Amino acid sequence: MVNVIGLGYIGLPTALMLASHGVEVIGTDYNQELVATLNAGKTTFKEKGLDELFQNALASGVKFTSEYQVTDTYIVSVPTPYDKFSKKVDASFVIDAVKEIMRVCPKGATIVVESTVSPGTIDKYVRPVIETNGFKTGEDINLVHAPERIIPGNMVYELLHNNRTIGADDKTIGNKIKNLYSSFCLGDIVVTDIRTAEMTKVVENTFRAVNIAFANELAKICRHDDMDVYEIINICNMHPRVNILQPGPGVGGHCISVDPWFLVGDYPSITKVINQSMTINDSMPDFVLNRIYEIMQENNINDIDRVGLYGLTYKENVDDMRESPTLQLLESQERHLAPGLKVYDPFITSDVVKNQYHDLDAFLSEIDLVVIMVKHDEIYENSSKLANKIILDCQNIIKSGNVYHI
Ligand code: SAJ
Repeated sequence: MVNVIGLGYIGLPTALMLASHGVEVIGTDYNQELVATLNAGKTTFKEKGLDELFQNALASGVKFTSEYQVTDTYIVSVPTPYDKFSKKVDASFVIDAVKEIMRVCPKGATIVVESTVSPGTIDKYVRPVIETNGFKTGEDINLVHAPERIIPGNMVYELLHNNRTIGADDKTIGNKIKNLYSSFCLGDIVVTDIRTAEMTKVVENTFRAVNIAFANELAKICRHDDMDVYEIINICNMHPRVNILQPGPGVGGHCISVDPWFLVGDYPSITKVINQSMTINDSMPDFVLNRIYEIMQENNINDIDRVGLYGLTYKENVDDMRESPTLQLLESQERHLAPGLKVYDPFITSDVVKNQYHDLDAFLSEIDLVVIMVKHDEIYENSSKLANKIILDCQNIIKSGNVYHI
């Protein structure tokens, strides 16, 4: 039986996927409300294909509880935020989960850490927890790192199809866990050592962060001298060896905006490109805010409450708001003691910020300038409703009308 610890964005789909493919699974989460929701037959977030997967897993006998189970295999998928001051990974949730496992697990058990951690974290923080409990890693307890790679919005497909990395002290254990993931994973699974697995995961997200920062810096250069960054990127990308990403209002989510900081925290004097890239990405919400004030001035809009932000999530067609650029922009605005911006997102049905609307028409009727922060399908489908608005399109999706860009 596999006990999946942490039933969030990664743990839940992983537990459901394993269960749907014939593995006996019990999911554990300390959040009793979350466990109650799952036990009431409801999923806890929206994701394409998740409800169907949930039904399959229920039919296959998956169970949810707040108790850690006595078993031979644990998969830990709890959050790993970063410390805002030191930039280092905050492994405390992983450490706590492993401590709880140590209370119940038998000798010979394998603990698979799925949570993203910086290179060396397992050696530095997880191994000692096991050893101070009187167990020896490699003999009494096997440690494995199997970082996930799935993208919100396409999680179910990617869980099935993406290649994976498994890091283990011992190849035999690595291959045993590879077999477990092979129950559902159709991609290639590479078995390596733990530190390499830790590093590859962080490097993948850092690669993307650096490339997004490059696009964002190009947007700033082009704004400075009134050039069309999108046309320039399109033309450059016709070069066979160039593939520039898209600028945007900032980088959100729990991965690309977080993991690269782990490397900056651990190697501060040698992470120049990464540090600068993260700083550029983090500057984008403020850059958008400045654009808003410029456009207001140009169009004689005197009240910030005639401006509305479309989109609260960190990216399109998901209900995930973690590290969202819109929330960062609103915080910045609050810090300047100038709240008032209106906000709307079709995926966020509860009230999370001031001046939030739950109906697109009502939102649009109250504003002159609409700022497209997120390219949800809804706004493509309703773009005709923007005909008489001034638009700051941070996603470059609106092709006609009175449109400004970042
Ligand atoms: N973004 C841009 N410009 C771009 C692409 C993205 O500004 O050209 C922004 C998005 O708007 C968003 C943020 O970056 O705010 C990140 O979005 P994303 O969709 O690229 O990535 P995530 O964070 O949802 O998922 C990433 C993925 N990692 C990589 O692409 C290397 C996913 O495969 C990982 O599993 C996930 O992080 C993770 O858990 O680490």
